Amino acid sequence: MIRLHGTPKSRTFRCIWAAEEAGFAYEIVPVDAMRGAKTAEHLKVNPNGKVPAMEDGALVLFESLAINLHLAAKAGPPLMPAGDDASRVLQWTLWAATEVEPAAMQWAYNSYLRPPAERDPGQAAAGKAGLDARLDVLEEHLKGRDFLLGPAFTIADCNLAGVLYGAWANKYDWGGHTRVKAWLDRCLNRPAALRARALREAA
Ligand SMILES: N[C@@H](CCC(=O)N[C@@H](CS)C(=O)NCC(=O)O)C(=O)O
Repeated sequence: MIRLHGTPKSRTFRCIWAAEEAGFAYEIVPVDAMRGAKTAEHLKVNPNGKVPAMEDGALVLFESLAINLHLAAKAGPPLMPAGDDASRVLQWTLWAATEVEPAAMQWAYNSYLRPPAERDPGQAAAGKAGLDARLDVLEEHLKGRDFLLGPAFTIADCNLAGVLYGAWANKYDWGGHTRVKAWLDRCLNRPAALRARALREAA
């Protein structure tokens, strides 16, 4: 059985969603990011002292999006397509992690994650400007496509929408990014996403 270390309120949510999409049985090993991730026991599965981590038999992985790529590779198509589309999945996943997430987190920390007194409106605006620039690219790409690779949902959608979930759930102003918003609604209302969200949003 796949073991996901973390809580649904953390980035572990992304892996719960991927496991649900894959139809795999999984167990959540509760580890609170702030209180439990630096214990000797947790450091054995994630030496960064962060969540999530995953155990699948002898394989131990950290990094939420890498865990998702593993789950999708194990599930096969359509979640992880073959050939050039597998490279496109990697492209969008790395883009999510390196281009989108830093800007989204800069906005998130300064608009809802930190206590109000610690938020910097200038930083929130800079994060939004950075994220909007990436969303311009996504908006253009989604012209004529339901999902990132075309008609079928893949782990690339799960990874990118997982990174954008915080903005989506916290009333980000999507402005003219109407295709992005519609794509997020499509992804995050899938049955598997709803099951993962039920765990997160009830917590
Ligand atoms: N790039 C990592 C980031 C992991 C991460 O920052 N997790 C947060 C919780 S969502 C955490 O464990 N924070 C605790 C800390 O930074 O001390 C991933 O995607 O797995």
